[in-house]
Amino acid sequence: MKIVASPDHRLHHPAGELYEGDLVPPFECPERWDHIVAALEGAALGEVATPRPLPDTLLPRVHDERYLAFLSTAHDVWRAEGHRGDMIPTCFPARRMAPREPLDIEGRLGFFAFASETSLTRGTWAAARSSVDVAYTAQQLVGAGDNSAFALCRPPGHHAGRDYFGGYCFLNNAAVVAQAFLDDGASRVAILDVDFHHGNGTQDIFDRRDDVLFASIHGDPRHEFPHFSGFADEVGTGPGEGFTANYPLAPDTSFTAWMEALDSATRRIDRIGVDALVVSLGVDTFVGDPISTFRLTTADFTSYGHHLGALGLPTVYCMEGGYAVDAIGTNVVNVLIGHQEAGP
Ligand code: OKP
Ligand code: ZN
Repeated sequence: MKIVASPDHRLHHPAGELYEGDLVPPFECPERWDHIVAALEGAALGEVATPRPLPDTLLPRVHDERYLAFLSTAHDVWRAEGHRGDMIPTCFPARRMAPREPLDIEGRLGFFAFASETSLTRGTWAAARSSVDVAYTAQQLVGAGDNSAFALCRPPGHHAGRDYFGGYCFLNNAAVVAQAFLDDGASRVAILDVDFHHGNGTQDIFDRRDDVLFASIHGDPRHEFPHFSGFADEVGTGPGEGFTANYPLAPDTSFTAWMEALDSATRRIDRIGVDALVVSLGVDTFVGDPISTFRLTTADFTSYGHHLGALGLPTVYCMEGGYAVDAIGTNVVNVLIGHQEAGP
């Protein structure tokens, strides 16, 4: 399995995260990447390749031009106005307010955000760009004939919608991979999101489309972030109806129950028939995760890796969440080893 990673992820390291009334050290931190790289080195899965930049035409196929213009310049504007720190959104357009982009930078920040735990920093754009390059390069390797690749994306991407950021995500890495497969000639692609949190951003991007099947297994939004998306009755809109599948699960879900949902999701992928698979790989389903409640053990990650490898599809794994930093490397490597053992 090919692995792609970039040290530029380090450019995104916010000073704090708003969490339960305090500004705490961010759960989504650069050390996560270090632990995964260390575990990959010990596992001998394959060499770590450096990314090449994605073509300019690709990002606008999954994100709004106005959003990209904002993200790429926001912190420059912020600094030009004399501010030095990170940008934290505080004001959002709620029901019945005007959905219009303001002129003021704080207004624009809230307009393009959906949550305030995610700071936009001086290096965020460069880091998010490197993350999407990592994902794109992994897709190119699989497109060129490798069976599977792991994109060690950081920051993650699955909460980033067509025109909004939040949930630690800015650019949707998995969506870019799916779009790149389609642009390279695939007829249909599946994105399977196994992160503990619903991939609301990915769902948003492909909601009306029938060329990407989006399936997500996650904590029931009645109890968990992102709170307003990920219900079972969200099945896609218009031509996309039937191409979104959500599997919300109760707090404290065991591996057995989680695996039943995975089995339903992969049977659906089989039934529809796809040319490639993108896995939004969050390992925050781990029993020891500090912000999540599922109960998967380290060994369970190998088991479900087997299940995914046995699908026999060209596969790109994109790193999403996972916040039990000491276990994150082993949990990720176990999925990839499992995939490799069962795969073609
Ligand atoms: C990003 B990814 C829990 C607060 C959750 C944001 C979580 C973002 C998760 N009480 N805050 O999907 O792992
Ligand atoms: Zn998550």
